[in-house]
Amino acid sequence: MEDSRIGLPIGVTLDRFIKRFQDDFPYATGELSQLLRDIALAGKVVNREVNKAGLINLSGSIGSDNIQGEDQQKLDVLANIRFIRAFTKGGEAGAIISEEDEKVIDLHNRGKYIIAIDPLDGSSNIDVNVSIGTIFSIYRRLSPVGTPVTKEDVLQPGTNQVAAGYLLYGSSTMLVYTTGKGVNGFTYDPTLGEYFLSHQDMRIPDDGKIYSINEASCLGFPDPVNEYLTYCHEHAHNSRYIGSLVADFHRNLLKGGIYMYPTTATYTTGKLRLMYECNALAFVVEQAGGMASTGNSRILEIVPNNVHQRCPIFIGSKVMVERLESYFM
Ligand code: AHM
Ligand code: MG
Repeated sequence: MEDSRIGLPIGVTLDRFIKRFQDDFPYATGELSQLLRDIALAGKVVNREVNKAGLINLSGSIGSDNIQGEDQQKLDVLANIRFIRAFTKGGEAGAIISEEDEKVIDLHNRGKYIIAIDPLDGSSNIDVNVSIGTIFSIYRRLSPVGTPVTKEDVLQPGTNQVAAGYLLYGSSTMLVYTTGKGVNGFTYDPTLGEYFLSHQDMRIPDDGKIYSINEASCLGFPDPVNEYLTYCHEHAHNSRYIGSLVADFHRNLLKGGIYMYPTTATYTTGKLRLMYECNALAFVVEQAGGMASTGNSRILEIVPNNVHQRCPIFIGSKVMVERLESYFM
């Protein structure tokens, strides 16, 4: 059986899908495809560790140690190790920006891609068996390969992303990504060790009823955000907030909704990180027909000045984000 839109057999694996669309990338040499495979593979390893976290208490310590001392690490540190190792061994990445590493990791190789990654987001949910995720962005480096990675290579605006996506470790594990030609979602079958295309050409509903925000911080929100929340209260919206960005984002992508993390009294420039949280999801949502805004401007156009910089974010269904923006005007 074939899917009539793009002629793909139902049940296509991630590998076959990547191969099938490799030629769509400008200057494709297979390295970006390999990078996506590296991410998918590291995601399988992290998935395994997330699933057994409760069993062997990976969120704390198991009292014994492997040769690298890794079993003593918290799960987010362990996920960082898994992804960095995959990128380092793969050879396609020239530098890595990670939430877990203060400094940019320069791999001093001929890799032509820059990766920004949050290896395990939603850290407050790790210990309590709630969905968590990995978020990634991929950029092509601007300087020639073989020369040292420059500041300009690393601090690129989100519009320069060549691929981005996330892994969601939920009731099932999913990889959702875009290379700028729509968004596709793959569900991991642990019995076969394969990701299968399950959500083809994902589109976020133009409008929705779900808003996701940590409303307890409302006293510190900008007035336009509180005014928009009043609109939501008056128009029979539903509040849904897991506190795990990937999970909240993914639900809203499927059902229609808006996720908001504005500036607050505690986080005066916003909480979420531009380079490895906001940009990737902004690329995905735009590719799915939605929007991502700071309230005043498009997330993807922010030129970063720091790899760990934060920004306010309003992301989701187009009509909802536009309405939120209207309160800022
Ligand atoms: P983290 O990178 O430390 O895990 O923080 C990011 C998380 C997001 O997953 C989530 O949406 C947000 O922080 C929740 O923050 P809060 O607890 O302030 O509502
Ligand atoms: Mg994070």
